[in-house]
Amino acid sequence: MAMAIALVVIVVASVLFHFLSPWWATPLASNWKQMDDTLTITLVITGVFFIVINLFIGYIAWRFRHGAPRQNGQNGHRAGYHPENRKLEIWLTVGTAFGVMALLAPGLFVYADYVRPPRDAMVMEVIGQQWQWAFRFPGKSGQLGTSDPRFISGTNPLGLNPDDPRGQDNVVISGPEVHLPLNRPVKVLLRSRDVLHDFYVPPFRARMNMVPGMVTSFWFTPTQAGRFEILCAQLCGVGHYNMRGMVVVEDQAAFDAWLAKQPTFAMTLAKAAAPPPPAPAGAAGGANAALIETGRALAQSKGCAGCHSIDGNPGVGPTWKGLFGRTETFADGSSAPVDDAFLKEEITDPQARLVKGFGPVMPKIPLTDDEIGALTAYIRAQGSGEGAGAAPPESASAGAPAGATAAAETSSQAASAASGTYTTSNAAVVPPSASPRAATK
Ligand code: HEC
Ligand SMILES: [Cu+2]
Repeated sequence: MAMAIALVVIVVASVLFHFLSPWWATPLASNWKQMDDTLTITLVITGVFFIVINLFIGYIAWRFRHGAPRQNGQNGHRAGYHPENRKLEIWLTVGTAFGVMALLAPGLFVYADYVRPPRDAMVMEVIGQQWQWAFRFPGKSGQLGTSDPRFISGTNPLGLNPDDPRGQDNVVISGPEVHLPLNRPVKVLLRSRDVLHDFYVPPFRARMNMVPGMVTSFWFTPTQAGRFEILCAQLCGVGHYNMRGMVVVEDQAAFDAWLAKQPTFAMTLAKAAAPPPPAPAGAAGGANAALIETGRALAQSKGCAGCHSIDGNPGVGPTWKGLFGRTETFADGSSAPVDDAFLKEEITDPQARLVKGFGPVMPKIPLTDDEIGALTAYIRAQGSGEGAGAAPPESASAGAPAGATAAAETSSQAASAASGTYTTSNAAVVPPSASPRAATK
């Protein structure tokens, strides 16, 4: 009896929860209403079966309970034994087969559409790496150049083929914010530089795994202007929760203007090859500024920025703001002043000493001495006022909350990506205290 009541309560509570729940999907912002329809079909079919089966079991448990009165006035039931029932078996088999077909078939049709882009779709490449996003658009020629992991370097983080003429005018966006024009189909090509990631923008109802060694693809048409958050939907390592970005959907004119301001691949190569600019009078010197800029690019391309912010908010690792010149305390209670030698040691052998309050998760990333020098110069520029005159623009925005300075583009990208203070389309702000450090302190 209690069992029967419990089952009825579970069914009623589930149905009520479904209709009264405040947790609904974000408003649809793309052409993929079919995704929602497919989900609704699944929910209705499984929901009906859930209700019917549980109420049936409840009824049977009550109707044939041991203590139920019998015709002859006595109490106590003994179940009948019916090992075969052809008619019932045929009904159940046919019914289940149709149910399963109804669950699977709509998805097959939608998926077939999902991976077959319209001919006039524009192309956007998305590259994932632990724990950041980068993007590439074809330039005027309308073609993407080839790419290969062996071309990846500090100045060519996406591994584009420098000898491919089709790649020279490709537009490279190495920060987490990308723009798209409204109402234009986009074919999305997805690559990963390291592990499995998944490009996911919930309001677009669109996502796809990014698999190292292959290019995956789907398409969608943004149908609402606005800012939409990109999430990584595969647990891709300790910085996974920080792997976020932004799609800004705007009209074609605004998009064209934005795209025209982004550097082409040829421009980034030329900039890297150019001799350092002449030293500004009085300041720390042009060579130093160029070194800091190289360090900034390396922090992005080697993935340091995924764990280390420059805005003062701890991420997976300690922030680099104000690090240089400070005295650092280790987990074992000892301490040491942060100077060049300290930084070099931390970077080359992260497991040797553990900074207090953090986990032993920093990977050993192979770096040349020159690269370590550049990274050290960059970290030095974030700290203690010393060398601040030569620091690139991010020192200007470093003190402000990352979310508020999204306009500072590349410089604050590292900071906001690492500190996790993005304002999302549904206004959820992740405070810095949500970082794992708070828990371990
Ligand atoms: C997976 C996240 C992660 C990545 C990627 C990462 N670090 Fe770290 N880093 C940490 C953590 C966690 C600590 C603190 C624990 C420790 O000492 O190992 C740390 C500590 C440091 C420290 C010492 C900081 C201090 O406060 O004393 C330096 C310097 C540093 N990392 C530089 C780098 C550089 C340079 C890179 C890129 C080449 C990098 N890290 C990449 C997580 C990371
Ligand atoms: Cu990821």
